[in-house]
Amino acid sequence: MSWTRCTTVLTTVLAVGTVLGGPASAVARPHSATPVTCTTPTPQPIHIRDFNGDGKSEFGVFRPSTGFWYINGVGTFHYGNAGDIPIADDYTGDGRVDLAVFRPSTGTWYINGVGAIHWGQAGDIPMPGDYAGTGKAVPAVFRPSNGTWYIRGYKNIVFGRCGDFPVPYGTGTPSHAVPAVFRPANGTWYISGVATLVYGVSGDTPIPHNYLGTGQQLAVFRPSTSTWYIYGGGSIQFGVAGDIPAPGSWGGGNHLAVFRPSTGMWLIRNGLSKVLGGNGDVPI
Ligand SMILES: [Ca+2]
Repeated sequence: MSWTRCTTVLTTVLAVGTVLGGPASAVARPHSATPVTCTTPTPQPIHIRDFNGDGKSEFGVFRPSTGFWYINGVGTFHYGNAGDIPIADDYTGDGRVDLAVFRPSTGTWYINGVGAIHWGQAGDIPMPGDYAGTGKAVPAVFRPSNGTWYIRGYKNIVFGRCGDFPVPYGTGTPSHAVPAVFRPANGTWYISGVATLVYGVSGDTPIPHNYLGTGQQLAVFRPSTSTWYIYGGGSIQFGVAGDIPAPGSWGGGNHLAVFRPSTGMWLIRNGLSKVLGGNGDVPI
């Protein structure tokens, strides 16, 4: 888990509407000129990880230094530039995840098979998801400076604040995303229109996923002990210090896996492992 400094001043906030090109309501109107200063965590990417549509996840990494994707059994692709953020999701609704990146410097989304879409700006955290319930993911960003979710083709939703982990939370089947945040300060999940629940502590990484096969469960990964806490599913120690949790549908009911950057090793809890990627790579 890494942390980025979020410092926003009035002028930046006022530029929101212009940059987004959205409806007038997208223009943030701060209450005062007081600078907003906070520390916003970089969230663990929440990916479906199924690139070939077989219902199972693939091991895969994105290399931010080069813009290359390495996906086990699918291929190697150059899609994106250095500094881009991988945001693979199913944007076309065909059940397969599409390569995609968000370019913070310009607020542009590049979606394979769809094209380039300007949505968001530097400092925003991309949070694609199927918020409108159309069966397709749409570009969306969470803006820590004003706690607003800008969801393309849908609406803007003020939910959360700077310092929160934004976490698109899936409800129903197929997954219909709603804005949600995990607040490290009080270990509380706030799920728009669904619930507010204390689960986890400061320092945990939120990793909601369908662990139990009954829909998405709240879950956190505690790096200090490499322990997974799954709401309704207990706690499981799996991984070692430095591992990145990579929940997925790995077959045979296995949902826990970790990516070990130091060795490029992927390990599934059932004992399967594979080397794919290395230091600096982002598991996707
Ligand atoms: Ca697959």
